[in-house]
Amino acid sequence: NFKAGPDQGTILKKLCAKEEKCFKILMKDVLRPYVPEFKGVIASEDKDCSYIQLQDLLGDFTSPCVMDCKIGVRTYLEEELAKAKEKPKLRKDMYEKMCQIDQNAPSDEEHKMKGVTKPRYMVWRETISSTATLGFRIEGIRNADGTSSKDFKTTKTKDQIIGAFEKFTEGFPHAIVIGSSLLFVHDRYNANVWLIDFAKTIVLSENMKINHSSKWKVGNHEDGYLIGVNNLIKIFMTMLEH
Ligand code: 4IP
Ligand code: ADP
Ligand code: MN
Repeated sequence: NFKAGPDQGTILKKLCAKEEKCFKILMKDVLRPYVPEFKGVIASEDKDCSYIQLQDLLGDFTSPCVMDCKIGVRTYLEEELAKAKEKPKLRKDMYEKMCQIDQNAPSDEEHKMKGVTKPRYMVWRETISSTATLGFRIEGIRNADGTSSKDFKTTKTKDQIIGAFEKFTEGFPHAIVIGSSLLFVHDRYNANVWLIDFAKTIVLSENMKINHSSKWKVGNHEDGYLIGVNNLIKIFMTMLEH
């Protein structure tokens, strides 16, 4: 999905129409300093090969440690839920990913079909991780030596999360950062946090109002973003007290 960009200090990410639209809005928004700079689209005849050019957030770091936390209590769009209700499409790949973690997770029916719907899979992922309870989950961590782990699918409890955060900040106590974000980066000298990944960030219609803190019910579009951010802050505060 990613490759080095043509300009120094940039990366290319596969173009997604929603994300491009979101970046265009963000470049004129108060949030601009907290997201990677959007440098435009690198178009191609073949739409599948077009890219957005973004500031490389790791550019100023030496051997950075990187942590991606997915924020919010919900990880799929309501329109994906509606689509799956209208005509349920069974995903064999998602069924297999489910079995890999827990043979007993799929129902008898799902075992028979060897498939699950996307919302079914996404909700299950939310509940085996901390998304459903804390409004965020660790997606991946890359260590200073270049090794990385995506082995956080069942990281769910506060203690498990603190364990992973402690490992992430090990030896660099000054790098305990607090902020409203998805991508945490630190090296020996610096630390920073950015909001990234807007592939599913969309403008709500004018009559819809959300506060990012209320419980999600189908149709109210709440995302629990601030529930996740507040829980992240609370966990970092707990770590500071110890
Ligand atoms: C993935 O599940 C992630 O949730 C992806 O989200 C999602 O892509 C995939 O859906 C889903 O299979 P695992 O992490 O358990 O592998 P992200 O890209 O944010 O990591 P979407 O397109 O929903 O963002 P599919 O439908 O792309 O497979
Ligand atoms: P996807 O939509 O494929 O999930 P993301 O936007 O979430 O892609 O990015 C995936 C990973 O790529 C992040 O966890 C992060 O490590 C890295 N990444 C994303 N954007 C940048 C950026 N602007 N600079 C450096 N690394 C980035
Ligand atoms: Mn994504």
